[in-house]
Amino acid sequence: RSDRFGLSFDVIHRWSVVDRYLIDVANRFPRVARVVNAGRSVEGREIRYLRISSNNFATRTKPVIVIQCMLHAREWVTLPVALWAIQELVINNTDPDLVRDIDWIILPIANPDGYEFSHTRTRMWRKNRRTGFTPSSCIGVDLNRNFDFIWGTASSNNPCSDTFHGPRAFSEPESVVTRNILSEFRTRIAMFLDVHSFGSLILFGFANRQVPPHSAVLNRVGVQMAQRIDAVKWPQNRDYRVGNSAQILYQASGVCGDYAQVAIGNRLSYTYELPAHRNLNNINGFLVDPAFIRQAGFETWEGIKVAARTIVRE
Ligand code: ING
Ligand code: ZN
Repeated sequence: RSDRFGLSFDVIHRWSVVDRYLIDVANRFPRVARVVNAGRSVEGREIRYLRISSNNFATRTKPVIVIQCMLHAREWVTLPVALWAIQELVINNTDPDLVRDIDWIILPIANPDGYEFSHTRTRMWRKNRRTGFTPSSCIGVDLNRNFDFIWGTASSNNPCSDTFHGPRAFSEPESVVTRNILSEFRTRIAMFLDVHSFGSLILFGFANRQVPPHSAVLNRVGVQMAQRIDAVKWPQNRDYRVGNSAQILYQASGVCGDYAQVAIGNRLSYTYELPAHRNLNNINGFLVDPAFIRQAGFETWEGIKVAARTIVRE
C-alpha cells in the first residue's frame, strides 16, 4: 500500500528532496508516471519533470495540462501546488477521470539554482544564477523576462536588476526547458499554468496590454478557477482577481505565460499569483506560513480541477 508514501506538507522541501521524490514516484507508479530529464541548470542541476498519463501520452487527441512552479526562486509557496497535484493524480488517484481524460506535465522546480540559493544565502532571491556579465559582477537572469515574446521591451538590460532579461531571448537553459515542453506538445496543451506568488491573482496575456483574441474564454475559465478557490480558501486571505496581466498588475515583456499563450495557439495560458503570507505583523508576502503549505496545495488544485473538467467537457 502507498499510505505513507509521499512528501509532507508541513515544510517547504529542498530541491534535492523533491528531485529524488520525482524519481521515486516514477519508480513506484511506472504505469502512470515517468520522469523526464529535461536539461541542466546554469549550475548543473538536472531539471526533471513528471509526465502523468494512463498510456504514456499515446492518445494524440488527449489534452495536456502543464503545471510549472518555482520559476522565481523566492516564491516557495508555489512548490506545494506541484506536489499536491502529484499526490492527488498519482499517489491517491483521487480523481481517476482526470488521468483518464488528460495527460499532465508537472515541473515542480523550474529554477533549481535560484531556489537553492534562496534557501542557503539570500531568501529574497528571484532570478537564476547566471554569471559572466562583465564588467558587471551582478548575477542572475529573470527567467520570466527571458522568453521570446516581445523580449526586451519592458524589462531591464542591467544585470543588477531583479528583472534583467538576459543577453537574448532563451539565453538560459532553464527557460529552454519550458520552451522544449511547449514545442513538443504545442496545441495539444489545453492549459499552461505558470505558478508564482504573491497577490491572489489569475493573470492572462498579454503583458504589453494587448489581449489575446479569445480573452473572453480566458477570462471565463479564469473566473471559474478563482470562484472555486475563493469557496475553499482561508477567510483571512483576499479573493482572487482575474484579468489581463498588464491591466491588473503591471506591464512586462518576455514573460513565460505570454510565450506559452502563442505557442499553444489560443488555448489557455495563465500566470497564477498565489496568496501572500498574512499575519498580524503583515510581514513579507513571499515568506510562507507553515500552516498554509497544505492549504496552498489543496485550494489551488481545487481551482485547477475546475478548469481541467471544463476542458474535457468543451
Ligand atoms: N509576478 C510576475 C512577474 O513576473 C507577471 C507577474 C506575470 C507580470 C505575467 C506580467 C505577466 O513579475 C511575480 N511575482 O513574479
Ligand atoms: Zn514570480
